[in-house]
Amino acid sequence: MASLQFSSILLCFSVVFLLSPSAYSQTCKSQKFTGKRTFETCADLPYLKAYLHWTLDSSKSSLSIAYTAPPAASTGWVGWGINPNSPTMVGSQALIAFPLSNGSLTVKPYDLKSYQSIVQQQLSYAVSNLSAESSGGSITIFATWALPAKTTKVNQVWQVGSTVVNGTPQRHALQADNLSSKEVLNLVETAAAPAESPTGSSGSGGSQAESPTGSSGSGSGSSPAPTGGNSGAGESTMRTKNEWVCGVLTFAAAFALLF
Ligand SMILES: *[C@@H]1O[C@H](CO)[C@@H](O)[C@H](O)[C@H]1NC(C)=O
Ligand SMILES: *[C@@H]1O[C@H](CO)[C@@H](O)[C@H](O)[C@H]1NC(C)=O
Ligand SMILES: CC(=O)N[C@H]1CO[C@H](CO)[C@@H](O)[C@@H]1O
Repeated sequence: MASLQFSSILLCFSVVFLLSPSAYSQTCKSQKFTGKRTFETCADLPYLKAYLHWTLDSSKSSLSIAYTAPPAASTGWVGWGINPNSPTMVGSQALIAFPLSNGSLTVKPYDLKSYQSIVQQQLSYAVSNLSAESSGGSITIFATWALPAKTTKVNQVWQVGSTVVNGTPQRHALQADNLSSKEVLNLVETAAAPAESPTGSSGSGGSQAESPTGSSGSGSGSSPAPTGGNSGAGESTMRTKNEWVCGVLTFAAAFALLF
């Protein structure tokens, strides 16, 4: 009987391993930043080879982020923002980083007023510790956002563009992935015990399955590594289901052991 239990557990883990390898191999987990900057959570964003790392200090509703993506051209731009109202581009409060004509990287705040015009101005959120770095073909934006008290989710938008004219980032391409890069980001996903949540309470935004295997680190944290293009939310849903199946099998084995 004990061996039955053992083999069902073994089967379980084999099934989980076979079905959801990608859930355990998030690229962001292996990314490192200069200055020993670390963040509590990260997500491989589902479009544009972009990554978000963040730490929410709930007591201050202060959100520190690092957003990394390869610009669409070497003199292009990358941007990340929060929309206070809905998960759409227009109305977002965004930070956009790009190289100046002398080669120095800059990062500036923009109000994305419409699809035609963006306005450089102070954001409706206070942003501090703003900086940008470029490495290995990607640009990383660092910033600390002061969010309204008790914020647990934000509408995030992210983008890459190819062109900057006279210090102003120009409109990005309108391919499917460029238009899909927006979602609700759950900042405080609880590490729910999967066997107890069979209905798949996967977070909508940053899925952050624990990844014991740091895949090859790039050092700079900016290698546009292949991500398989799966949406993170899908992965975490699948993982939850697998673990639920595991829970049931293990329970059945324990039951068999008792009688
Ligand atoms: C490039 O220009 C910006 C703004 O004019 C300036 O702050 C920066 O120091 C310059 N960088 C270099 C390398 O000259
Ligand atoms: C700015 O960053 C430093 C170091 O990363 C951190 O200690 C400090 O708290 C940050 N400041 C704000 C206002 O978040
Ligand atoms: C995946 C995708 O369609 N990305 C495009 C987004 O827009 C930039 C230009 O702004 C294109 O270079 C990318 O190919």
